[in-house]
Amino acid sequence: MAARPTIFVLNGPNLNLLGTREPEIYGTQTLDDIGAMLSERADALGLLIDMRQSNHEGHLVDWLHEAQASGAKAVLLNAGAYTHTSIALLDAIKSIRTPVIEVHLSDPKTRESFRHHSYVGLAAVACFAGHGANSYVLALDAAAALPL
Ligand code: CA2
Repeated sequence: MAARPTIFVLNGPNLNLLGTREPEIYGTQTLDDIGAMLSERADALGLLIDMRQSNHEGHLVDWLHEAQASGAKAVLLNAGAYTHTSIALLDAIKSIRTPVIEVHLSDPKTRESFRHHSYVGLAAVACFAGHGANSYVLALDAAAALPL
């Protein structure tokens, strides 16, 4: 049987603390809860999830390269605050052919002005934001619909 296409789900700084603080902004689910939701949805879609989190920008860059090298179908990327600062992540997204979908729990465009600009968004193929944990599920459905 053919291997199931893999979707990398990459999470940036502080998202390991999800569910412990600021539930009014980020909800009450932990990153593990979101991973479980995504695995279940991925099963239904015939996909595999490879979910990771790091507080280090370079890890996210390396994992974007790995997504391409390993033939992943797509990347869901919640780069956390690096979304708004990281030209390195923008360059990494531009350096791979694997499509990257930007994900946010909150809607950064309705928050402080320093969150309005997204370097990730300059190269991502789509963005799902403001739906809490469901942003990830919507992004996974969009990834499933991408060609190949
Ligand atoms: O809404 C999102 O998903 C963000 O990517 C979350 C980032 C923020 O910097 C972006 O502007 C929008 C922050 C993640 C911090 O996560 C925590 C969650 C709970 C408790 C502490 C940190």
